[in-house]
Amino acid sequence: MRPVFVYKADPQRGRQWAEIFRREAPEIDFRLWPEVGDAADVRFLAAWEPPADLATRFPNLQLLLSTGAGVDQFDFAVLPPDLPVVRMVEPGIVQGMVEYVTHAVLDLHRDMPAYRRAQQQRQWQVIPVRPASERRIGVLGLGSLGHAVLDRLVSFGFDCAGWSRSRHDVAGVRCHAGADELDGFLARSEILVCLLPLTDATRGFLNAALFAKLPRGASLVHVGRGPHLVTHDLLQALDEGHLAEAVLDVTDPEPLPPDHALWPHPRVRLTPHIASMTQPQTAARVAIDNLRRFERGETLIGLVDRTRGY
Ligand code: NDP
Ligand code: OXD
Repeated sequence: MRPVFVYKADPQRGRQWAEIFRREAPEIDFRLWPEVGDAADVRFLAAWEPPADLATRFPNLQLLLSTGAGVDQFDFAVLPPDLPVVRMVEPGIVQGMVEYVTHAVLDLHRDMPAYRRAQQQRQWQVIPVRPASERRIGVLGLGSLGHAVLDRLVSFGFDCAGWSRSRHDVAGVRCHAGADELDGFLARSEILVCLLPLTDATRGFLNAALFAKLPRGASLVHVGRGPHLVTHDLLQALDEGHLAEAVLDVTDPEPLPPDHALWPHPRVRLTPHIASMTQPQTAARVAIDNLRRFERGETLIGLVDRTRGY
């Protein structure tokens, strides 16, 4: 019997996954939720949100794949403790994030928010151009996305730094590691990009204490998860002029209610969690590769360390 793989996320994208599996992995029996057949046959599940009763519904599940890069939407407490979980590490997500962050950083670097406001006032107002080499960018999180974003920002000549839990080595980037090196990293970050995963250690990380350590006039590009950010603290830092601008792709809650204070704020730009999206053409192939690795007993790409939460 062929191993059964169930896809439980956006059905339209699921149909694209189905087509790729049919063509490129005929050894796998692809099923699109909710048409899963006999649930006892299911060995692999790819989901954005797994069913709450996953452990009893799929008693023979051997591998859970997140259809996104993040896994904070999973409640690890209800997953079988030995079930391996992999997150999505695929070129489509990386490319989308590189585009979004590069766009946001260039927009801030070239003072476009100020020019948009000047245009509304019909003011012909020139701001001196600073060379990219003098603009200090800091990226929180040096994972698959942080690395790719920094590679691109370095290519523009920006003065780049990164911060992560463990020590990394990224060409052209000053890499900082751990709590001891956070303050030095923040003190030099004129544009701070958040690409951290949401875990117990990073919830509420973007708060007043952190903002106070950034240079006056710094800006934030937040593409991690809404609950990283203490929204009240951000609004206060913007209103006091300590922070200049915020570009937010993620909010808490999502969707943001129409009466939320972030919507009308003149220094905030919002997008509805679209910085990057899993691309079926590339993601399905990464999933197939992981299923084959699993069958061969090889290391899985994007295996989540449950103790760290990412
Ligand atoms: P990775 O797991 O590859 O990288 C996470 C990075 O964060 C690692 O460098 C890790 O450090 C660092 N990190 C984690 N916890 C801490 C901590 N407590 N202190 C310091 N550093 C820490 O993730 P990705 O790069 O693939 O993705 C990052 C996040 O981007 C996702 O979790 C998701 O939340 C978000 N995302 C947002 C999207 C959007 O559209 N807005 C789309 C896709 C992802 P170390 O290397 O030392 O382990
Ligand atoms: C993801 C996301 O985690 O889209 O992939 O946010």
